[in-house]
Amino acid sequence: MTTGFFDGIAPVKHEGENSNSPIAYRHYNPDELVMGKRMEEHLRFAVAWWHSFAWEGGDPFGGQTFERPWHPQDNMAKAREKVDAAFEFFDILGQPYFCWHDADIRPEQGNFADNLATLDEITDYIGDKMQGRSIGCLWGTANMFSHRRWMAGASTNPDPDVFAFAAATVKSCLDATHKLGGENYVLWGGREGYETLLNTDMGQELDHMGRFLSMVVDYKHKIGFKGTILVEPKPQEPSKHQYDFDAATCIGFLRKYGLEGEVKLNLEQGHAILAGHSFEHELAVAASEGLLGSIDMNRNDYQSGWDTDQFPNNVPEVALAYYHILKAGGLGTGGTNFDAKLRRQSLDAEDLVAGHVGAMDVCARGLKAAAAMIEDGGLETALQERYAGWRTDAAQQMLGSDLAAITDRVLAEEINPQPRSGRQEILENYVNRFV
Ligand code: XLS
Ligand code: NI
Ligand code: NI
Repeated sequence: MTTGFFDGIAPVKHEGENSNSPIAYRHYNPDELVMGKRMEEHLRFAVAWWHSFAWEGGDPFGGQTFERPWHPQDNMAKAREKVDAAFEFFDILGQPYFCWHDADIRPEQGNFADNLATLDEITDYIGDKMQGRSIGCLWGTANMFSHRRWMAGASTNPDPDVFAFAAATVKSCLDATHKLGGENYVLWGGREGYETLLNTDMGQELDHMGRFLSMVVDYKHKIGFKGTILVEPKPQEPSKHQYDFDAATCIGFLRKYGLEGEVKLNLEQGHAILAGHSFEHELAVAASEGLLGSIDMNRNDYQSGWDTDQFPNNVPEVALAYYHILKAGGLGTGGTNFDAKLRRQSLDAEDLVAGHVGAMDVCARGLKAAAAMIEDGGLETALQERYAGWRTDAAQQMLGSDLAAITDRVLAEEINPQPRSGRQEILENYVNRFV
């Protein structure tokens, strides 16, 4: 017995670049070796439960557009049917992972005890479904932003009872993630920020957030969870200002609370754009600190000022992202999560399949282009040449000296730097040969 929702849609196969079937992998070929490693193991794709199964097609101006067999989502029977549909979808797509929030997989009960009981029940059911399938949980997380109790924050709430409810909620979600063999646990601070400084003690809220994250890390070790704890930067929306603004802000925060050895970053393309950065900027910032953990590969519309969460479809952008990821040594325990939703007019099961298949192909093409650039070595050679002066003894000794000694050397050697081309157009043309 199936839910019927995906009836008539066969498992998606790799058919190669010349395939003209509407739904097929043209570039994503899990077993193909890229730099000596299977493509599936590089990309580690995950489907996001919230956008693909829980979101009903609403926007700020109108409600539900999707009608699914698992609606209404207010009872456990429908929650199970949603799990059934999700696994039917995973069988079609063949991706290796999924991600969830507690609120996506069980209906909100209005109190902690019942939230806990229903989360245990549904994650047992998910665990049963995982048996005999080669699919894993990339990460779990707690939705501490939708229900009204979180409106003034979770760990940063002025009310200590909300902090307590948040602590219990994260414990339950970390336990459930551990039970499902999850490889990471994510904290995105949806309401961890402020609407106005007129009513906000920012310093106290940041201290509470730091203390909360330390408790999460302690609990992870206590239960023997081997996965990585990740925080996800985003500058604004839903809060006017969010404390995890961007990668650099998060790194400063982790350092301040002594957590930089314990927590890494889950970077999202769309959030990078909202913060006024490129995605590769955020990846490079995290990589330079060894804190690149995982990615949410959903783009934003460049004309809209909000988080439109669209499936990626820009190969050159994706290629540069994977270039930085490969350069940093890959995603480790992380993966490529599609925190992406359909457009609200895309009503059909086929749309959901097509959104993911297209995105996986775009990422596969990007990965192959990135690997080709790494293997060719052109960008790396250009970088080495640009910084070659720093590989001399004189330059290295200078870093250990002081302003006065350097001044003496500038005078004695009559140092008078000659500007050199940054060669940007040449490098851009180089990249375009690969994408
Ligand atoms: C929202 C975030 C969210 C996190 C998980 O903008 O991207 O979906 O990834 O809570
Ligand atoms: Ni995200
Ligand atoms: Ni987002």
